Amino acid sequence: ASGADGRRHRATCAEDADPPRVLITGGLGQLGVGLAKLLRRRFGKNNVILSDIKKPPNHVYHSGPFIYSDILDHKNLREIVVNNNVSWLVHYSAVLSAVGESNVSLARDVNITGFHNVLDMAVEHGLRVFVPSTIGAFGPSSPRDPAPQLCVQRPRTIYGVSKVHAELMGEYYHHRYGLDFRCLRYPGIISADSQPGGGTTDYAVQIFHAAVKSGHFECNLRNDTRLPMMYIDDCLRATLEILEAPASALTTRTYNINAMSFTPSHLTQEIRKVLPDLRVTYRVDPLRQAIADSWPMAFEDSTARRDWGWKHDYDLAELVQAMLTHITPGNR
Ligand code: AKB
Repeated sequence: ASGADGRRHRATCAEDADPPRVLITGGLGQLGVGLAKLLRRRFGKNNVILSDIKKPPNHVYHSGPFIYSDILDHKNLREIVVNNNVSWLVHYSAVLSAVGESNVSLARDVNITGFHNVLDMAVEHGLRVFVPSTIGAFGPSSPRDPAPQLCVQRPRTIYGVSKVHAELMGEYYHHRYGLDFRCLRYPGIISADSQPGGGTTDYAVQIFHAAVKSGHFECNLRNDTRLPMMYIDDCLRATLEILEAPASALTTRTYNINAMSFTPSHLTQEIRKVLPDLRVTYRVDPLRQAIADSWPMAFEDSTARRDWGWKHDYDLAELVQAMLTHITPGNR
């Protein structure tokens, strides 16, 4: 079967039976709107419901179903699942790494209590659940170059701790109750249309906007900080692919996925091939630097490649090309 994004997807229940009814929480973050667009092309506009606690911009409101959902409100979540006949839940609500360190109790509520509510709903109503994990689920005692699929995970951020908790709880519920839990550990995601909020890898998005707007970027990580990264199109396609993968293909429920690794210095050199006058200065944020120094520099994803055919399309050169094409005024 050919997917809406032009690639081939495995035959799934989407073709054999009714399409899934998908709820996306945290829909106004960096990834929700893009994922909704991809899933709506595949499953139909009205079968994918975006949700958040904020009011959506007009173009999002007019692009398909949008509702208020507070993942900390158990009753509200149940009403949404029941009233909309939800069958798949993509749980994007989360407080990211840097913001989490400045508000640990908020991160604990959203990332841990909120996830418990999602788990309860999923078991109660037999939902397929997708939750992103992250390179941030590893810590200084994990192998860093590369971080394998299975190794010691002792993260030093509340964000990382909450993501290890989600991985373990999801897998436990899968074994204990048969929950259809699916999880990808995302690298830093780079997107043109949407901004990340409060992460450690945010510089790799911000640099493109600064390069196009003013030609100067002040980077908050050291120039030699190497981290795994991925272009948003690869990330969203991976998410659709793991959602659709037949359960029989999955040898685990949590997968590393990788595309590339680079430092601010590599990224600057690549952008300068197009914008030679880009000037980058460094003012290191000690909090973000300490987090980045505890995370993997590279990511090992052979299990995803073997089990469900994961393959990235964008390396550094293609990523830079795509980002500058999207961001440059007059190109859109
Ligand atoms: C962050 O920097 O917190 C996120 C992530 C890598 O999970 N982008």
